[in-house]
Amino acid sequence: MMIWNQNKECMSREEMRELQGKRLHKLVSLVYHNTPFYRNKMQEMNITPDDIRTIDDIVKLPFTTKQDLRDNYPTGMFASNMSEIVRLHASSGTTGSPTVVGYTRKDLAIWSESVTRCLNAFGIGRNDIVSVAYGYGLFTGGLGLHYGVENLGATVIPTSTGSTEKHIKLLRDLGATAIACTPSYALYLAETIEKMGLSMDDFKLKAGVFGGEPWTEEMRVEIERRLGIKGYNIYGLSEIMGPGVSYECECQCGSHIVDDHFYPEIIDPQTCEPLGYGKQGELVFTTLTKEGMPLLRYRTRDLTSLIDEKCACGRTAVRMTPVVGRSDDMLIIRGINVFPSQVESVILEMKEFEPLYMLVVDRVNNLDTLEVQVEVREGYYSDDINAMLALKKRLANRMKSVLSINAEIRFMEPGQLVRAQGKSQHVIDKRIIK
Ligand code: DLL
Repeated sequence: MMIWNQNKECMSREEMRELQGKRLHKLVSLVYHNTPFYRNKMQEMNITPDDIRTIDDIVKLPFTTKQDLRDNYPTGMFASNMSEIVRLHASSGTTGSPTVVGYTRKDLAIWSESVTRCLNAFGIGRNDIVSVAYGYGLFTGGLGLHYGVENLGATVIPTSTGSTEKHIKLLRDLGATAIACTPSYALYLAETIEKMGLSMDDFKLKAGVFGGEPWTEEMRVEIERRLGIKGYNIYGLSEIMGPGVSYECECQCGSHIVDDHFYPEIIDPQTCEPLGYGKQGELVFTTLTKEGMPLLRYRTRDLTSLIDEKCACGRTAVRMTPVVGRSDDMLIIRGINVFPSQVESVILEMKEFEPLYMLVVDRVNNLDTLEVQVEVREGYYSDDINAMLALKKRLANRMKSVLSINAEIRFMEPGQLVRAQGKSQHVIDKRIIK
């Protein structure tokens, strides 16, 4: 398969590390001179841009957290004058102020090129028609994918979210060959297509560009089966750029990081000590070439590990394994770490359930409780109480063996669980509210 940017995507590791070192030195000078936040931090730590010469020097630099971005709301972290900033986005953060990010013209060009690398790796080319069903607006998903598709030379349908039935009609009538949306929305699309009585033979879809939220291998299998397409992972976050920070290739063995622009590290989230390849920890990124809002060692809170082995596709970039969750998404229930993705993999491996779930955590008499809400699929639902109890018991046992704690299972009425248009919400933690 053709590689979009052969020079960068297949550069030898030695050359890449040299390039990364040069870019890091330049970046550190930029933020030292233009961002008071970083100058103060570096002065406190007694370092100057001259101390940063190679990429290995990165460990001398300070970390940046989401709280730092909040403290400098709205534009205190910008390293360029507003006259150079041509676009703003903002994250939808559920608590406190949103995080505002700014891009220069060059930043936007790099972002589009990164997304183009992803689409190309998914086998999408000039002759494809791509429906972008991520939200357009302050969220980076819609516009991020949009310009990547245009830069590739394919045709973009700027669908955004909402009006699912109209979207399905357009997908069919325009002969869309690819769709970009959250994996949970892809499943909702499949459900709606089935409800409308349409067959996938009426569509020309072949590829899905899925990201914006963690998803499991089981979910991929389910989406691929129901939509009759191949689903690829695209990862990213607004603070670093938006979608397009990493992407799967045809080998689908981890996601290649666009590491000539975004340098990854893995740290222990408790001690902040760097961890080696293959170890799971918190992903940290440094934006090597960004001008608008460059960040040093930004703590993403995403939990993953890095792979440094050669990939069969010929790309040399370091890969990241699928994000298992966020360090702040991790629930601690009766002292045990629980990730929503674990529950998801259990539900998706059982054919009796819709691929939807909600975890409700509470504290009753000082004891944490976990309720898992699921919908039984039509065709598996029956009036036979004993059969339903047996199904419940089977799910509860499977949950127990994966989570190591007991979960109360609750069967919901068909259609009762929320179908997300964008990122899905999987946890209600009532302990926080109390
Ligand atoms: O979600 C950017 C994006 C849009 C990526 C569309 C891919 C596709 P934020 O809203 O800032 O940006 O949220 C970033 O979403 O730190 C992860 O926790 C999660 N996330 C994004 N993509 C993936 C993925 C966009 N492929 C946060 N797998 C990140 C797992 C993902 N988690």
